[in-house]
Formats: sequence, structure tokens, C-alpha cells
Amino acid sequence: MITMKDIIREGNPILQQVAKEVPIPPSDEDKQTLQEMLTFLKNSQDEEIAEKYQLRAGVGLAAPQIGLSKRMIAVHFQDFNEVEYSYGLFNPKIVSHSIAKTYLSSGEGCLSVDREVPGYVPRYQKITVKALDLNENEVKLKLKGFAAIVFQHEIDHLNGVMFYDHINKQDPFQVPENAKACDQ
Ligand code: K3U
Ligand code: NI
Repeated sequence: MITMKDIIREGNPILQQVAKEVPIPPSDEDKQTLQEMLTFLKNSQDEEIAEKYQLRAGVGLAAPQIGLSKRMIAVHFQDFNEVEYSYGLFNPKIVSHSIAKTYLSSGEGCLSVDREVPGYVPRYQKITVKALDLNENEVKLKLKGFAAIVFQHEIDHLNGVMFYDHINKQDPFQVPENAKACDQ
């Protein structure tokens, strides 16, 4: 079972590396790891389990955050319209995106960052992601708003990019160009 002691924190060079593609078909070991990442997210959002194991709630997790430099992400959340997104994905790729951008007015957090980093994180408002899911089906996901933000945050982890790398250093709360706030 993945717990907070397995989560790699900022400062560890693995979080700055570009993760390796997962060979397809994925091995049983990679599938099991990805399933455990998804279970961690579900556990982290379950009040009783989270309290028992002292888990911080998360909506997404990328393999480098558990010390594996592999292109695997898990997401588990509902968007503002209560549509559920629960996926374990191998080799996710953003194949297209909008010009328009968005950002969370409350900023972003990260399970690998034990501090608040204030500021707006510009993200594409809409993206299309292609990947292989845990059932080894190819999926093509059209995402917008909060869902698009979460997937971009996780795919960034696969490219060694942290959310705060996108924050304007001079003026963290300057509204990004071409962007509208995304409010949950
Ligand atoms: O945003 C978080 C959240 C948790 C429970 C309910 C609603 C929101 C927690 S922070 C989070 O989930 C990160 C996880 C990380 F760092 F491991 F990838 C992902 C994330 C946070 C904020 C915006 C987008 C993605
Ligand atoms: Ni993160």
C-alpha cells in the first residue's frame, strides 16, 4: 500500500527528470504499480482511511512521485459537473490543446511539496490526451477546465516540471495572458 512515506519530495532529482516511456504491452509489475497509485488516490479521499494512514488528499499522482521514472499517471476526482475521472494511464500524451488558457484562483498544490506556493499556474483550457489505460485499451480524452488542469499537472511531472515552474516570479498573481479563471 502506498502511503506518504513513499512520496518523493521536492529537492529529489527524480522529480526533475524526463520519465521513460513504458514498454507496451505493460508488464504485470507496471500494471500493479499503476493500480496501487490509483488505490492511493482513492484511499487519500476516504476520510477514515486517510485519517488512519495519515494520507494527504490528492486528485492525481505520477510515477516519479513514488520514485519511478516511468510515464504513468493516476487520476481520481469529480469535476464541477460531478463527472468522474478515474484512470490509470500509461504513456499519456497531450495531442492537441486550445490557445486559451485557464488557472485555478486558489493556485495549485502538490503531494511532493510540503509548503504553500502562492500564485496562478497558467494551463491550457482544453486538451486532448491519448494514452493506454489499465485495461490496455487506447483512450482519447477530451478534457476542459479542472480536468484539463489536473492532467496537465500530472503530465508535467513526467517531464520534470513542477507547478511552481509556471508561476510568474515577478508577479505571482498576475492574470496569465489569454486566460480565464477556472473555479471549482
Ligand atoms: O488538489 C488537491 C485536492 C485534493 C482533494 C480534493 C480536491 C483537491 C490536492 S493536490 C493534488 O491532488 C496534486 C497531486 C500531485 F501533486 F501529486 F500531483 C495534483 C493537482 C493539484 C492541483 C491542481 C491540479 C493537480
Ligand atoms: Ni504534483
